[in-house]
Amino acid sequence: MAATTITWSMGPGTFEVPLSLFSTNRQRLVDKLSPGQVVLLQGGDSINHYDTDVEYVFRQEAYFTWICGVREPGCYFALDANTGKGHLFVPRLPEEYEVWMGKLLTCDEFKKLYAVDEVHYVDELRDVLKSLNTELLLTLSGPNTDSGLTAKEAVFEGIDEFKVDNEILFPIIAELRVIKTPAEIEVMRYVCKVSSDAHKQVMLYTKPGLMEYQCESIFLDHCYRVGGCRHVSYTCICGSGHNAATLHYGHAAAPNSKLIRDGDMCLFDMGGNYAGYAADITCSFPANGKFTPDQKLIYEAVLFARDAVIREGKPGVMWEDMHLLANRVMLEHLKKGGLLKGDVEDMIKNGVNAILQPHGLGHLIGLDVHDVGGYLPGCPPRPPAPPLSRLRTARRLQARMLLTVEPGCYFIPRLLDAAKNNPAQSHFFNWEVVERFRGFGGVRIEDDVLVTDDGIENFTFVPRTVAEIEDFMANGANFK
Ligand SMILES: [Mn+2]
Repeated sequence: MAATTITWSMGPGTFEVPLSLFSTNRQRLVDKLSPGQVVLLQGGDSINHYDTDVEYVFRQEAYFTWICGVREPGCYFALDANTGKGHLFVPRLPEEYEVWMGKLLTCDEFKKLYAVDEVHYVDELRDVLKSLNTELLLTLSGPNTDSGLTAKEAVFEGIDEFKVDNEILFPIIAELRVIKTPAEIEVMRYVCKVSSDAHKQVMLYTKPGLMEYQCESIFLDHCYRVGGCRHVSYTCICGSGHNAATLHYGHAAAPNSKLIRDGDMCLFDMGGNYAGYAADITCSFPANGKFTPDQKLIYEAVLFARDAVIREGKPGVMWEDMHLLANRVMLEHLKKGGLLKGDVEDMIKNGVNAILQPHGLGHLIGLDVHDVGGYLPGCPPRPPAPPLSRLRTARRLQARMLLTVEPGCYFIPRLLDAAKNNPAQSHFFNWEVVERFRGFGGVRIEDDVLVTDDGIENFTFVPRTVAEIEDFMANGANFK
């Protein structure tokens, strides 16, 4: 059987990921290397809960997934620039593990499972790398500009016998991850569709009287049971009412644990994860299925901002300009609605945009939900001041990038109070109207989009307009 026909999936009805997706990634990387170089990546290890023998459900490290798609912990992968061959190294596990873990795969079985050129045991790393005539071992080290953490650099016993460079690889492989291949785009299309459908199930289920986490559970159920997504890409954010103004709601101290009340807006930010590829979608809608005039005003301010970005986005435009475009459209609409007054450009000069939307317009997405490559050397640097400094990238859009578009409008008490006490900002607000929105929470609309050769293709398929949402929540169950 040709390698290109081998696939991995979670079974009937789920997406068949061709393993050639990973060999294509390897070939793209080999094309950037020089003779004598060997790339060495170390995969993730399983992690125990504190001092116990209970492990976290394993998630593979994203660069490791990118290069080989291997799902087991404790592995290494070497890519030889001389031959283009990939060598997987798996742990040599004691035979009695079979009692607890099931049958241990042989190297030959791993080779077939992952369609790689060669498979060895981890304890053979040094000898195999010597046999490849490795002149320079390239390991991965570099900053994750979203977390401030550093990529996991490969280490093994005997590495000091090699000449190692840990600077060459990072910008090359991170840049390759920014521009998706056609095969990667199809996986993203799938996980976005599954996540969109899961959001629609949540929308049909939600009603006043439920707890937020019950809505979260519907999302998890659909992603996993129907879509084969064992993981979600991040902790589900299921804020209702005032909680919708907490940008990372759903954390341990606030585990989506509020009762949803009649009159609440819901802001549900959730994304499935399939084969390591992440979706990140937010839906905002009234819990009872019918927008009040106030809810409609805020919702449409955000919706029209999203529409403008989807309309204007294409290769060549600066992401920063898209952020400001979204801000402008939103502020203009809020001004029409009587919340704001004065000139919109003056509002932006004075930071009113950052009061209502403190976060960036969106981010690269792929094997990480906040994907790598936002601020690589040679790319525009992080803008100096908020809100633009909060952008996770300031890059010029290029075809085959995948990003989120996620404008939002929030009534965050702390920021509103700051604006009220700031003479440069206070006069832009009609406070008697704004006060009505204290406790409103917020609205975010988040789509996952592909930059095409001449525009934007939206991978998110959920009810978005006020009419669509009201119709779907009233009648959608009839069309299941
Ligand atoms: Mn996001």
